[in-house]
Formats: sequence, structure tokens, C-alpha cells
Amino acid sequence: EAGYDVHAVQEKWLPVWDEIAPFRSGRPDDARPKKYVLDMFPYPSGDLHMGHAEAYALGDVIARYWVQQGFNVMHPIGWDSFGLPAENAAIKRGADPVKWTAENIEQQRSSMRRYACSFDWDRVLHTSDPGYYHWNQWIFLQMFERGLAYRKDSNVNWCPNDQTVLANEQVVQGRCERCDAVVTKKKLTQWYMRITDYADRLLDDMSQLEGAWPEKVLLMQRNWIGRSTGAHVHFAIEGRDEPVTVYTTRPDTLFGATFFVVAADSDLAAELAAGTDAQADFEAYLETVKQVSEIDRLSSERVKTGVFLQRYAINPVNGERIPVYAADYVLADYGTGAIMAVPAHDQRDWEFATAYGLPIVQVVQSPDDFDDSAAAYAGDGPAVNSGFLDGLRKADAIERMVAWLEEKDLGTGAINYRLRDWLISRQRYWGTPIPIIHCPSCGEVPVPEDQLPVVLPPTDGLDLSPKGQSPLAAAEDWVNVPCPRCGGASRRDSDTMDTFVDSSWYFLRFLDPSRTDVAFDPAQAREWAPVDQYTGGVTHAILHLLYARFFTKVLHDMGLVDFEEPFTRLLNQGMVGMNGATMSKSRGNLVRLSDELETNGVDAVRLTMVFAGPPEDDIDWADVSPSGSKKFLSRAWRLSGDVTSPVGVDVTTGDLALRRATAKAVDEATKAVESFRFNVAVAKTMELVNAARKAIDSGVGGGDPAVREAAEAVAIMLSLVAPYTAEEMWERLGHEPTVALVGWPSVDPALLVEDTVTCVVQVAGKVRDRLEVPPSIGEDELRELALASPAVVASLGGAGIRTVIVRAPKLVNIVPA
Ligand code: ANZ
Ligand code: ZN
Repeated sequence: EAGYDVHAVQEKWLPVWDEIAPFRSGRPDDARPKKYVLDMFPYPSGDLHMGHAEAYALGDVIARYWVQQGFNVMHPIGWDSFGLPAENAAIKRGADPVKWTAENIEQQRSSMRRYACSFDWDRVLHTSDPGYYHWNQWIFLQMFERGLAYRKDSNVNWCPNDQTVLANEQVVQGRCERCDAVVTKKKLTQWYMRITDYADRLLDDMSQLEGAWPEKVLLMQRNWIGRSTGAHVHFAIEGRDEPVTVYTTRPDTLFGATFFVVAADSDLAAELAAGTDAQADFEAYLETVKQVSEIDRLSSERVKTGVFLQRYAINPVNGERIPVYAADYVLADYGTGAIMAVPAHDQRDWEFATAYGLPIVQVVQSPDDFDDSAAAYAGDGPAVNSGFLDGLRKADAIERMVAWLEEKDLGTGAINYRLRDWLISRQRYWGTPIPIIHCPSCGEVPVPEDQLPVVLPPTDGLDLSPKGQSPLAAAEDWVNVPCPRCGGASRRDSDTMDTFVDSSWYFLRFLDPSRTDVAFDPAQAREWAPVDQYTGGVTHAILHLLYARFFTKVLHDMGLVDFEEPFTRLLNQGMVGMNGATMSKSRGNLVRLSDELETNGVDAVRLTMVFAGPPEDDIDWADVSPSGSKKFLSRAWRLSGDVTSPVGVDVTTGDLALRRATAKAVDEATKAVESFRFNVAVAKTMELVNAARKAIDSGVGGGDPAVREAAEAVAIMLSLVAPYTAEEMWERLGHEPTVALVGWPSVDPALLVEDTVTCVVQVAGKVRDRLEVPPSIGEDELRELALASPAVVASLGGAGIRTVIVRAPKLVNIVPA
């Protein structure tokens, strides 16, 4: 018999599957219950790599499993095709982004087909398609009308040398990633989405996801939203009419507020400094502050700096004059941008007070073993030096102080969020144009719905390199339009949207990507959505998932969907690396997927990915064995060739031990798949192949119906992971394609009940005990059981043992010394 030719098998089955289209979902006459299984869609930036191979192998196990379980599974794929990869190719090589994107998509699509992903090829989409981003624009306008999309000034990172806006990731230690110039800040008017309006719902609805999303992801989302409770306290400032409000989580420490700090880069700081002797110092300081990143500013390691503004605030609780500083450890856009500093109980304030010789007053009693002179005490304890709070512990003191502030109109209880509104403006070409027209008389005017989509102008003649302004602003024919309201000369908004907008609702567009009249059909959404199972990388644990959750709630409030959470269950797969490092071209440790597929074939690569460990664990490609996978698949294939009983033979007459082994393997693999332990399911399949092989070789023979039953179960279980091998086995077993649709093997529960045999235990030839043991029990285990029998121990009466003769499972004979 010739060996198993993986490449020939691939060539053979691909066209057959194209013909059958086993994973087409939502045919009108399809009575199966529905399930929506989604893998995060890729950027079309080159061919598929090892990371894709892992992600799509795992997602495929889930989708194919639910199909075998009789569900009408929607498992679509698309491309997140706006964004930097295409734009950079355009800038570097003059490639037309439209063409570049189409070519990359075509390459990935053909690789995905060969990789046997169970995608529904009738539902593809890509986000740079005007038919798609039309609906980004429509949703944006809905949000604009509801006040959820708005413009405001914001400080962006700016490279004065390249005249370029930089993303945070492009600022390396305060310098431009490309030219090393010191990065400064520049004010630009930008579009935002008001996600902060949804902060509470985004937090509270996480209770629905408990247990169904990885705990780690829920925690990251919670921290990102960062809800804290405390108080707003109003401080009078000498020489200023209006008081300044601070946000504090510790109103109980108000008696210990010995100075006051405003964010150096806030408007308030500039106002307070104006006209004082400190103004020049302040302005010099501000220049240095502009060069520090937000992360560095918050770092506890950094030496605290600031400038005394020659002004005083009044502590409302005791009337004390406290100095006002401008410093960079207070952020302009968090809380109110001003703080009451309590150096005894806040470490950052403590460091600042120590550096500037400011008083430190204990207002919470620290434990005896705490050294107050070395650090701030942030823990709980009775209030001291705090008038009417003295003796109260933290929670009570906070409550009392808030009541006092409210009564005196000096403050209120308050909730604060770390979450900021979502800045969606990009001064980039390759994104969704913002559908707003700026009219000198009417202001911000939405593009009328019947004029959507606003399609990107061609790149010809445009300079796409990043500048302070979008390249679209230079497309004169495109940008100059009459105002839809008054007809006057106006300009289109030239910014494009953050690509995270595209991916915030794409799962709904899959319902019918060709619809031209609506973004999606609410009736179809009711049938299919939310997504039952979402799979993707943990790199998207915060932003993408948070934005998609936000969009879903907005669409819910618009009455377009009846659910509030988009992804019912979430699986984050690990990463594929090499010797502990992430693979990358620059590290020179890149394993090329195409090479692996050439050497071992699609199935072996998929099987290796799935078998490497639990899906959420990282895979070290140096530790796994695709050639071992290939060998196993060949063994499975050989098994199907050894079956000589006919299709449909009555399996109940087959060898009972093998039938039990099959039932057990299927049962355990089922439980493993449902709990995401796909590697265990593979292990069970391997065990079953071994058991069947043993049965054939040990005299049960290939003609026994139990061997057919086992081989068919192997083929079906393998269809989730190694579809080519499974199909080939299925055919060799005498069936028509496709094994993907035959249904998960059912298990006769009677076969799972392990029956027992009676084992006789003799001591010196006399029967002393009878044990009920499984027929498959091993010698060692049986010896141990027999020696532990109380009857045996008693009859030995402390005597030593000369030998133990074990004839598993029926007899143990103990010979005393
Ligand atoms: C007085 C105080 C006393 C504070 C104390 C803490 C401990 P979270 O929990 O992160 O919300 N803060 C407020 N606004 C700030 C800003 N714009 N930049 C930097 N720090 C700011 O933190 C809230 C606490 O962080 C606030 O409570 C304030 O310091 C500080 F023993 O006020 B606290
Ligand atoms: Zn107008």
C-alpha cells in the first residue's frame, strides 16, 4: 500500500468542497438551529502567517464542531482593510491602496481556502469597500444627531521636524520614532465619540460576561474604564472670583491637604500664572512638560517637578492658606485637572512635598510598625488631626465629610472614570471619510443620507505622507462642495475615521454584506446575533472589544438590535513564537507558514497548532512537532484502509472492548471541545487510533464491526482539526463526501458504564478477599489494591511478603515470607 500523500489529498478535495460548499449558512430552507461563530478578521497586509494559522485553526474547531452537532453555523470572514499597512505601501512604493488591498485580500483568501477554513464564502466583506464604509458614515451621522459624535480641541503629539502628527506608539522616550526630534504637542480640532456616556453600562453589563469571557479580559476592561468614587471639593483661590473644583477619592483626608496642584498644561495653570512673578518660570517649565509622555508623567519613578505660582488656595475645612503649584504629575484631562495634595497619605504628593519642603500633616493614624517619615500611608485607620472626623475610619469618615461638604455647599459626592472619549479623527488618507460638510454660515452640516457614501478621491496627485492635515484637504475637487443646507461654498471634513470604527460593528454586516439599503437588517440580527462564540488575539482585549461593546449599546438604543452585548463567549488564543520570543522578521526567527505547509501539509500544521496545548497558551514552535503530527495522520489514514466490514454493518455485534474504547474517546473528546480543551480532544482521538490498531493486530481483525465504528469516529473527530485526512478516511471507509456534515458520533451511555470483574485475593493459597475491579486494571494498581485490603493485612499478621503473583484482572496470590 502506498503512503499517505498529503499534497495529492489537498488537491483532490478542494474542488469537491467548493462544489458542495458545506459551510454555506442561512439557506432559506435550512431548519437547523442557528449559531454564530466568528474569528477576528485580519489586516490584508501580506500572506497568512503562523499567527493566522493558529487563530484560524482554533476558530475552525469550534465552527466545525457546531456544524457536526447539527447547527446552522454562520462562520464568516472579511478583511479589516483600511489603515496603515496599505497606506504605508502607497507612500513607500507608490502602490495604489485600492489595488494593493485587493491583491492582498485575494492572496489571503486563496490561502484560507487551502488552509480549509470553514468560512462561508458567500458572506465576505472588506471595510475599505465603499459599500461597507457607507454604513460607517451612516452610523456616524446617527451618532452625530444624538450628540454622541462631536468635535473638540485636543493636544496631539507633533514632530516639528517632520511636520507630522504622531500616534502615542510612535513617540519613543519623548522623541520622534523616525527622525529623533523632540516631540511637542499641537492643538487640533478633532472628532470624538462620547463613549464616556456609556461608562457605567460598559462596566455593569460585564456581569453578563462573567464566566464566558476570560477573567483577565474583564479585569483589563474594568481597569481601562477605571470607575472610582469620591468627591468634588471646591477650593477658593485668592484673587479669583470662581472657586476651583478638585476630584479626590479621599475626602476624608481634607484636613491634611497642605498644598494645591494644577496640571501644568491646563488652561487654569496659565490663567493662574498670568501676571504673577512666577509667569516666566511657569512658561519655561511648561515647555519642558510638553516633551514628556503621559505614561512618564504618571510614573511613580519620576522625580516630581513643578513651579510655585505665587498664589494661594483656601482649604475649605479649616480656612488655611495653602500654596498653589503647577506640576506635571497632575494630568489636565483627568478628574478636574486640579488636586488637593495630601502628602501624608498620597505617595506622589509625599514625594512632591519632600522635594519642595512642604508641610506633611498626618490625618489618618498609621499602624505602629509603619514609618511615616519614609512614605505616605495610604491604608485605613482612625482619623486624627481632623476635627469632626477624629476617630472615624476611612469609609465612615468619607461619608461624614461628603455630608458636611454638601451641607455647606462646598462639594458633592462624585464618580470619576479613567475612560476618555474616543478620539476617532485621523489625518490620514486610507480610512472612512467623515461625512460632514463645514459651511461658513451653517456650521457642521451632515452629508444627506441619499448622498452617502462619501467615497475617497483617487490618490493621483495627492501627497499621502502624514502632516498636520489630512491629505484629503488637498483634493480640491473633492473637498470643495456646496453646503447641503444653504448651497454656499463649503468644504468637506477631510479627516478619516479610526479603523476601530470599522471593526466595531462588522459582525452585523456579515448578516448580509451586499445590502445596499441598510447597514444590516434588524430581523436578521434577531435571528443570528449576538455572536455566540468570538475568537481572537488577546491584543484586542481592551480597545476593539470595548468599542464593539459601545457600538452595540448605541445600536441597541437606536432600536436596531435587541441585545446589549455583542459577543456571548470569548476565546483568546495565545501567540505563536520561537524559543520564547515572538516571531518577527527583525528577530530573524520567522517560521514561514508556506514552508511548514509545504513540508508537512495543511492538516499537520493545523493539528500541531491545536495539539500544542490549551488554546489560550502561547505556542513555542521549537517545542512542537509538525512531523509527529504528520505521522499520526498517516496512521489514522492507514486505519481507514484496514477496515473490511461493509458500510452500515451492525456495530452492536462488534468487539465490546473496542466499542467501549470508542464510546469513551468520543465522550471525553466532546466534553473537551465544549470546554475549549481542544488539545485533549486530539489526544483522545490519538488514543482511539491506537486502540483500534491494537484490536486489528491482536486478532479482533479489520473485519470486526467495532473497528469500523472506531475508524468512523476517528474520521469525524479529525474533521474538526485535519479536514483533508478526515475526508480521505471517510472515502476509504466507503462513504460519499463530505465528512464535515455527517454529524457528531453518538455515544451509547451503556458503553460508558465500566463493568467490573471479581478478583480473588489469596494469602498462602487461601482466599482472603474478593475485589471488584475494572477489567482493564493494570498489574501494579491491582497489586497495590490487594495489599491494601484489610482482610489481607489481617491475615498476614505482620509477617513479611516473599512474592506477589498478579494475574490481572482476576487473581492475586500473596506468598508470605
Ligand atoms: C487627595 C488624596 C488623598 C488622593 C489621598 C489620594 C489619596 P483614581 O483612584 O485614579 O481616580 N488625582 C485627581 N485628579 C488627578 C489628576 N488630574 N492627575 C493626577 N492625579 C489626580 O485617583 C484619584 C486620586 O488621584 C485623587 O484623590 C487625587 O488625589 C488624584 F490620601 O485626592 B486624591
Ligand atoms: Zn450652509
